[in-house]
Amino acid sequence: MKPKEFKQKLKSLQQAHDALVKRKNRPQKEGNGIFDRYQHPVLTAEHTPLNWRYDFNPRTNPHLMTRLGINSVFNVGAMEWNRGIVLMARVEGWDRKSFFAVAESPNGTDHFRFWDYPVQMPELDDRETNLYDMRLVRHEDGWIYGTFCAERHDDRRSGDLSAAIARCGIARTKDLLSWERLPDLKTPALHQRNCVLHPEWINGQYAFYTRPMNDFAATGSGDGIGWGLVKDITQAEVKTEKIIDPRFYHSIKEGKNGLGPAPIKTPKGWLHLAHGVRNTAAGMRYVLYLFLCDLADPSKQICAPGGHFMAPEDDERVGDVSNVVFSNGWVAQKNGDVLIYYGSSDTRTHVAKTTIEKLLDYCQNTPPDARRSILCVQQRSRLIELNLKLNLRAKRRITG
Ligand code: BGC
Ligand code: BMA
Repeated sequence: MKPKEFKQKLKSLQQAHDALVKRKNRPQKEGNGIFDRYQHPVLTAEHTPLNWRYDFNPRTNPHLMTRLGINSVFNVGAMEWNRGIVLMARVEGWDRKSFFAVAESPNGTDHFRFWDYPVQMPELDDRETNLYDMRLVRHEDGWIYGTFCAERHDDRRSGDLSAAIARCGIARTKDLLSWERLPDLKTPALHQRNCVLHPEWINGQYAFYTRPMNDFAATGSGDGIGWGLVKDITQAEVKTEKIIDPRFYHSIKEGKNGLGPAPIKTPKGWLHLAHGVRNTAAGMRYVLYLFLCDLADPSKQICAPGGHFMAPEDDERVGDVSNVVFSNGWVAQKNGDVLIYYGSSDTRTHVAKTTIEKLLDYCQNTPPDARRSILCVQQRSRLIELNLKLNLRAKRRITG
């Protein structure tokens, strides 16, 4: 490429990147009353800085090629930061390895810009191969914790290159830049993914939400979302896990389920966002659901609205792993708004907005899963009947 052409191409790349980062994002018009999705994804592979992907030197990169491609940006942890929002993104290179990187926005719905470098997460040992899906938690002890999946090959099954072990990695920081890596969470189960630290002390101990499984990823190999106490976070061990949100047959979480972000404390209880998975002829389908736990005893579920809260729609349905919405980050703001960040189909990151009031109404007034078609019809018929009565009353008022 001639120097002039090179310069022009670089300039147009930079302009397009800048326009993408500055693009305004508005809520979509027709919401479902529960939350409002925003028009555009907040983070995609194209949002990553150009200098993470290109070599800008015409001598070493005469064709201005992509040198180290980024494949996807999804499944972000989230929290408030300097009056804005930071997302701890799962960034995946063309080499399929994921790493963490912080992107910051003043308003939480657009203008997300990555910090200069991805996170340098210390490694526990060199068999650790892939890190992903960080939950960010400000704990009462004064640290910011990141819990994430740390995956490695299962060397006991040397003939099977897909055999893997999933563990819960734990690290802490004060500035999101330098991280102290602690030993992985120990539990009776071989595999742990989707582990989340509860933000408050429980009788002077740390509490973890877990997701014990006997198999790395197979549906049906775990009982549900667990809960256990940990004495020392620097040697974190959950000796006994209590299942607080079980799976059940023919539901959105029949195959497996796992907690999303850390719960939000509300006057009515601890509000939870989780994902449920079922297996289909087209592969696994991931949807999001909510539940509420007791304020005094967070291991006690008090509301379990039936069905999914959010399922993939339109463009969200398609990606590297299609038919997936997944969330490990949300932010409750002082004015009662809640920003829900979610990944779609392991490809991109979106935001939806709602309020604590709406989420509590949803949890407390959405009927639970009735579990059988006949009971579901009765549930719906009650709703229809009440609505018809309302209509009747309104008509009587007009004619009467
Ligand atoms: C992938 C994850 C996925 C897991 C289970 C991992 O290798 O990186 O995205 O959740 O497998 O399927
Ligand atoms: C998982 C998660 C996510 C991912 C999903 C679908 O088990 O941990 O990272 O979005 O599978 O591939």
